[in-house]
Amino acid sequence: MSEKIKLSAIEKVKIESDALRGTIRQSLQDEITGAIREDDQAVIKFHGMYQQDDRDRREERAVKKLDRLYTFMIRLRLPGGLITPDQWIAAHHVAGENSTGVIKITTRQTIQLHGLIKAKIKPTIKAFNEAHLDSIATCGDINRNVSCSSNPAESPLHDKVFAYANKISMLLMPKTKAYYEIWLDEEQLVDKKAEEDPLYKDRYMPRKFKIGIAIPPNNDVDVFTNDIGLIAVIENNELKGFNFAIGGGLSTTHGNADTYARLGTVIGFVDTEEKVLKAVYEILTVQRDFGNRSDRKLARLKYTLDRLGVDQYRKEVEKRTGFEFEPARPVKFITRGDLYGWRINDRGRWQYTVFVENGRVVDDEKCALKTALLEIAKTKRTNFHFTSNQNIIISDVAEKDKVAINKILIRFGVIEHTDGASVIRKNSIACVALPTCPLALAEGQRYMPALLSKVEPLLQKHGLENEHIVMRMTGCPNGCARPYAAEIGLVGTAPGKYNLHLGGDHTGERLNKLYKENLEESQILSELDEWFASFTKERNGDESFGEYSWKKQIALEGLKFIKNNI
Ligand code: SRM
Ligand code: SF4
Repeated sequence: MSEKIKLSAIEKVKIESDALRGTIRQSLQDEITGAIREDDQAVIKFHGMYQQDDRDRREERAVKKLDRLYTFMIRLRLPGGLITPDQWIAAHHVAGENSTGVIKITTRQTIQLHGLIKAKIKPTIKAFNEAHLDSIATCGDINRNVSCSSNPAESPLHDKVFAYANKISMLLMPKTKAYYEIWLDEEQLVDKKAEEDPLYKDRYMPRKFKIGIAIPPNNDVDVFTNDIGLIAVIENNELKGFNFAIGGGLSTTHGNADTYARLGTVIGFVDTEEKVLKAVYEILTVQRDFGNRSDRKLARLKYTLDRLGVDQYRKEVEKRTGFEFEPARPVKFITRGDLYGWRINDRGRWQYTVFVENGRVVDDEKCALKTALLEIAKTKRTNFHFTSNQNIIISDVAEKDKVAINKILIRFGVIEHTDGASVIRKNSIACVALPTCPLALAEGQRYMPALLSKVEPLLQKHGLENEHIVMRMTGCPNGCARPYAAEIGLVGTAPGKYNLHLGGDHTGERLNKLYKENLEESQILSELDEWFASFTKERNGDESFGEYSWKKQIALEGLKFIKNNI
């Protein structure tokens, strides 16, 4: 990449950050404001935090001439989304003491706490550290939390594949000791050589970097939406290696035609662990060296890949690894939903998948989910896995403990809540959006439950209530709930308005199409009503709603083309 190109402002911040220390210490000591210095707001992301403010209260505070109500969001690093009972107990208490109290399961299998005031960040990180939890590199221009198919009952090889999430996360951790010095008061490094970083150097990646691992036939992680998607190849009950898909990424910017959502392209197969890790590493170094560092909107790997060409990118990786990718092996995805309720795995261990609406772990009048999970954690007889669909799996339950765990689930209304949720609700996800997300143009998780309550009767009217339709909503086009890979995607454009996307497939292997723009609720509902009606009448056998709406849109586009050209 030519260095004459003007670098984006963040590039300068990274270079001058003294290995991600910035002036965070001074910012923390400044008692005049609840915020931190502007450059530190970029640096702190690499430590897993975002500065935010309560957008619901902006106006009221502005009238009173008060500063915004600044708080911080912290996101944990949990490769593959696994957390032990002790760690859950720690997270429960930290959330209660230092944040809003809500534990938010994210679409990349980890948890976030919101609403931490500046003075609470350090105690929070210290408490997490005592529970062997950290938030290193969960945000910023760096490899993020590595996701992995979450369902231990999915395959006898789950543990083996799952281990890669941790290995990759460790391989791609930054070398700087800034996190330990700033948040955990460890001694300052004297010999800076010890933190020289051959991977990230002083500029880190051009943009965020995401890796997901899928175990077919379940594509619960939406593997093709990652910068690198690893697809486990299992033959005769043996893990043979992984197919590599690169260049996935969903964000678009309204009105910027140069930006687009893209699914990863499969570039080949790699067998041994050593080679898999090497290939992952060098895919990063190619993006590090060739990625766009002047325009952050065009900086993800997907744009580098399309600029260089897939063959050129792969060859550059092969040059650096010293081996070639083999042709991709056949794999088949069938689903990407979570398997709710009790299931048993090949080792005779039980698991219960809980439906957590939009990933918000809270107690309400019907279901005391947060209390139930704490009680279950206190038994120390389970583990917990977060899923990419924002749910939680209570896993590794021995036969003898199942009754006791089940009793807790019943007592706090969790089973009723999970069984009672409609099929569409259990196949839906929404992003955080308002009031904390600074980029939100419309509501996400606060609105989705109410909208679903209006979509459910429509499905019933057309006899479609048992249809597995994946519906997702985001408050802006960044795509945090992966709406472009949904059968019905709603993407916020302005308060109360959404673009309607239709036609994604069931397995996350095809993006949907933008059908109509800027719809209000009544328009969304009447569009869906019409689509459900025609789907019931015209569907081919048991074809899915995504398949039907995809084909129908293509037919409609064909008709429009003919009309415009005669
Ligand atoms: Fe995201 C930015 C929340 C998954 C694409 N995302 C944000 C921020 C941090 C807003 C910001 O930059 O200030 C949001 C914080 C909201 C809040 O108050 O908590 C935010 N993203 C989330 C989460 C919590 C959504 C959720 O409800 O679960 C997910 C956290 C995942 C995690 O644990 O790491 C989350 N974000 C995603 C995904 C889905 C995925 O990775 O599977 C995407 C689309 C896939 C992709 O990356 O292409 C996604 N988030 C973005 C983008 C667009 C990136 C780009 O390529 O341009 C932004 C904006 C940015 O980075 O500038 C963004
Ligand atoms: Fe915020 Fe947009 Fe992501 Fe929703 S999709 S959390 S509104 S950045």
